[in-house]
Formats: sequence, structure tokens, C-alpha cells
Amino acid sequence: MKTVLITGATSGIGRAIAVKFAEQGNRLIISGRRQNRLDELQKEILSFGKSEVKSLCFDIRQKEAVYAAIDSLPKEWKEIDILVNNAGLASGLSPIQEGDIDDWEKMIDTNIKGLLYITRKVAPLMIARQKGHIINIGSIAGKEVYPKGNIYCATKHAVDALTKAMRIDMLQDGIKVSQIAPGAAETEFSRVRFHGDEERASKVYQGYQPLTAEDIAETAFFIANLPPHVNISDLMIVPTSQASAYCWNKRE
Ligand code: NDP
Ligand code: 8X3
Repeated sequence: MKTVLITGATSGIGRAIAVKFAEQGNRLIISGRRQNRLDELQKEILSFGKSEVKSLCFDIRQKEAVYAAIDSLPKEWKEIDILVNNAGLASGLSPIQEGDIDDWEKMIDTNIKGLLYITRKVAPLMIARQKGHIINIGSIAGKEVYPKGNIYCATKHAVDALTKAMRIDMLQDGIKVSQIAPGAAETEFSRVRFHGDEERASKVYQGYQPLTAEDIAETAFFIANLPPHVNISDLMIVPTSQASAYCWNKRE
């Protein structure tokens, strides 16, 4: 039984990863800001009867809250084997000259700074045990830039760079660091990007079959369960209908 900490487990990809690891009998630490969603997921995981679970409710943008949450874990729960850095969002889709600064700060604070806060707190726990695996959820937007994607793409390019940096810095400590870079997956992602506009969000997934959160959970589980001498450093997963960040085969 491994101890797996997943950020952004209240929805989409993070939730699917939590369910997958719980079904396979791992010990889960789930986190996010929505306590009701954490409660509901905790209940579901416990109903499998295979797993233990703790939930930590915090905003990953708040360094003190992140640190306090990890400090609050009992000693044996601090032996985190796998950290899945998944919490993240896009907010808005505008040309840079018209961008909303609040949207920009939300993305930078969550996708870069939040990921760094929790990594800074958890990595030393792994290093102390000379054991651990960090899986960062990047994006195809961390490999390419598309029209109006500007700041979101920049934050995911930062995740791409930080994944490489973490792997180098923790190489001597035997810590695995991997990135999964998905293309379009149907989750709450577009609803959040378009500030709750359901109609606009649903159009993003029309005319082709997007990835599901479960597709990415399967990938994360595969990466996490390879032999000790094998690390998938970087894995891009896209819908068959998506060839690049802006090249699609869509039915009208
Ligand atoms: P969802 O919106 O469904 O899930 C996002 C998760 O992140 C939620 O659990 C949310 O929890 C959490 N989160 C957001 N902001 C914060 C915060 N400030 N503090 C703590 N948790 C936060 O989207 P996805 O599942 O699609 O996104 C998961 C990751 O996958 C993101 O990093 C995203 O960039 C990436 N990704 C998504 C793709 C897609 O097409 N869907 C493709 C490529 C990458 P809560 O609101 O409860 O805090
Ligand atoms: C999410 C995928 O293409 O909307 O990272 O940026 S995309």
C-alpha cells in the first residue's frame, strides 16, 4: 500500500486518479478547496473497502495553508510515496493585450506557485526516506502555444521546465519525477476557463471524442507502478482527433 497525495482531487483528472489508486488499495490523501466534494470522495473511496483516506482542504495559492495542511498529517501519513501535482486551471481566453490581470494572477499563483509550495514541503519528506515519485500534470499547452492561450500556456511551460529541474535536483536522492502532458480532456476545466459559461464550455468538446479523466488516471497509475529502475520522464496523451494544440479532426 503506497501513500498517494493528490492535489485538485475534487474534480476531473485529480478525482479520477484518486479513485483509480484507491480501487487498487492505496492510501490516499486528497486535497482541494471544496470540502463537500472532498467529503463525498472520501465516502466513495471508503466504500471500496480497500483503502484509507484523509482529506486536506486548502487553497494551494496560500503557502501557509499548504504548509499547515502537510504539518497536520500524522507521522505515518507523512511518508508520502507519490505526490500528484494536479491542481490547476485556465482562467479566460483572450489576446494578451486584452487579458485580465486577475485571471493571469490566478493561473500563475495556482499552476506555478501552488505547485512549488506543495513540492517544497513534500520533497524533503521524500528525500529523508530516499524514496518517492512526483508526477506533475502539465499539458500540451506546456509544449506548444495556441492563440489566446498565452498565460495558461506559459504556466504549463513552467511546469514542463520545473519537472526537468526537479528530476535533476533530486536525481542523487532516487526520487522519480514524471510529467503527464494531456491534450483535451472533458472535465470542469473549460467551465472554469470560461467563468461558469456552460454553453461555451461544452462547445470545446463537440465534434470529436475528447479524453476522459479516467484515461489520464490509467496513465498515472501505469507510470506510478513501473519497476524501481524505470521512470517515464514525460508522456503526452491526446485524443486521436487532436494532432497538436491547434490541429483537429472535428466533425461539423
Ligand atoms: P477541473 O477543473 O475538473 O479540476 C481542477 C482541480 O484543481 C479541482 O479539483 C480544483 O479543486 C483544483 N484547484 C484549482 N484551483 C485550486 C486552488 N487554488 N487550490 C486548490 N485546488 C485547486 O480540471 P482538470 O481536472 O481538467 O484539471 C486538472 C489539471 O489538468 C490542471 O492542472 C489542468 O491544467 C490540467 N490539464 C487539463 C486538461 C484538460 O483538457 N482538462 C488538459 C491538460 C492539462 P477546488 O476547486 O475544489 O479547489
Ligand atoms: C488543457 C488543454 O489545449 O485547452 O491544458 O490548453 S488546452
